[in-house]
Amino acid sequence: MWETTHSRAACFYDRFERKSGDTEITTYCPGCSHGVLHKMIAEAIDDFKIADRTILLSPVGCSVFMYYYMDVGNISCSHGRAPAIATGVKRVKPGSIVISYQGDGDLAAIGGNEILHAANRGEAITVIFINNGIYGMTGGQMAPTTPLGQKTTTSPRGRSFAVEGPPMRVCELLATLDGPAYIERVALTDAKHHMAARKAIRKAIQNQIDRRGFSFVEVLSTCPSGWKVSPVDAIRWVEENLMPIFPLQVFRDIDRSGDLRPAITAAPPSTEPAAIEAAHTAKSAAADEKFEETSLILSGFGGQGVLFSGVILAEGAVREGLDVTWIPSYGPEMRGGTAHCHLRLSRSPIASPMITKPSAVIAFNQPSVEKFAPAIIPGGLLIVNSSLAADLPDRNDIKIVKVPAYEAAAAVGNSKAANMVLVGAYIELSGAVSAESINTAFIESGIKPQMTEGNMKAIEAGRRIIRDMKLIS
Ligand SMILES: Cc1ncc(C[n+]2csc(CCOP(=O)(O)OP(=O)(O)O)c2C)c(N)n1
Repeated sequence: MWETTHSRAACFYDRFERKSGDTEITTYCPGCSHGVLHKMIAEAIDDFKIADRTILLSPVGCSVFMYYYMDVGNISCSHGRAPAIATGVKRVKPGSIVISYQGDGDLAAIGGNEILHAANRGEAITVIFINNGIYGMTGGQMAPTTPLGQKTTTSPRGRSFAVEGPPMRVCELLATLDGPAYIERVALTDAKHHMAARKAIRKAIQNQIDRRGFSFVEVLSTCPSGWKVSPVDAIRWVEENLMPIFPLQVFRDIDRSGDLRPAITAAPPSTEPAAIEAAHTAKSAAADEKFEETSLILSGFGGQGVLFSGVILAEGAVREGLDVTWIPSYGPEMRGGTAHCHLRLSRSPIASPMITKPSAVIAFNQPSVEKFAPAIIPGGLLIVNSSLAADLPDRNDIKIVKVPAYEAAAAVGNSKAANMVLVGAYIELSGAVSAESINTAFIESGIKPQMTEGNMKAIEAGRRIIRDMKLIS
């Protein structure tokens, strides 16, 4: 007596809720390989019991909506950038299992640079590369992996060596790099090859669980709609057109665990208002041990030294051993236009340099108060240059500190250093960076000694203003 059981992997949703109203079917065409691959990945996630720590990166391409199907952590990435996002996620959450799932247009064309560098760095992630030799989603344009002679909408006479160049073999390219631990190419054709593909996908995920290093599986896949053939003929198409130019083999299988960065075990910084408050009110005689992280926006007019203030804080923080990111943003005008920068200082690795909800803002002028004060998280800090900004936001869930930066700078004989007064106020309030580290940063950057001295005087003036307010214990 035979009993055939078809079961759905537990990490697939029961219903695929989406705008179109369809809840039973996927977005894929009949005969497309994406569904088969999703199943293989989903079953591996179930069997390894890693659904609660898996983060799946959907690419741009036909599988862009993978998050409709898989009940795991999902991130939708911009075209080709999944390896960079995977890098950030894995480094910040080393216990997570990060799977980047990418088509050939996504991985080999627009994202070619991303995958090369992630592989070369040996990021401890898993990459599944769906090579169907064409841009499926956008209607069949030529991809880097399109075979010679293949007609596509962008190679209507057939791909030629002379015009478009020959197809790119990604596994072979990556195998020239020392970084990867595991590279294999498989194909979704007959049952035997399906079994080999299933094994390779499981191995690439198991490798990440075992921290063996960067694992990459290329899967020769079908795209009946893009190739304009039937689903059955599509399998033959893979055998006749893709397999001869993309040999199936293991290109690398080594254990890179000894070469990987040690897993970072530090707990992520707390976003609880009380913890942020504690960090902000911490003293800063030297860099305060209690300081964990800040996401700070400095904003004002061009010419006020906003960006330089961010740079010197960043340079000081580097000397404290903190992780630091700094991104400037200039308005279209130069002097007099708006300028701001995003500055993250943290004792833990930083996932993204962008800041949408700052924990602190230094507003050098009134427009900056208006622009950034509403975004400050509850419990956060707003330092206002009260020499230029009189209207304060109506918020009692943040700490607002007025610093008359111009008057204070003039009082120490350096009216140009109002920005440094604000820097001084910030370091006194936050405990993020010590004045000594900023002094070292000035000296090491080669700034003239008199200037360093003037700047440090202004920084001291800013610190004194805060101390005199008796805001901190
Ligand atoms: C920055 C950017 N450029 C172009 C596009 C248009 N686009 C959407 S899908 C796609 C190609 C995807 O092809 P592939 O990676 O091979 O995946 P497939 O659809 O075949 O699964 C392109 C070019 C886009 N969405 N974003």
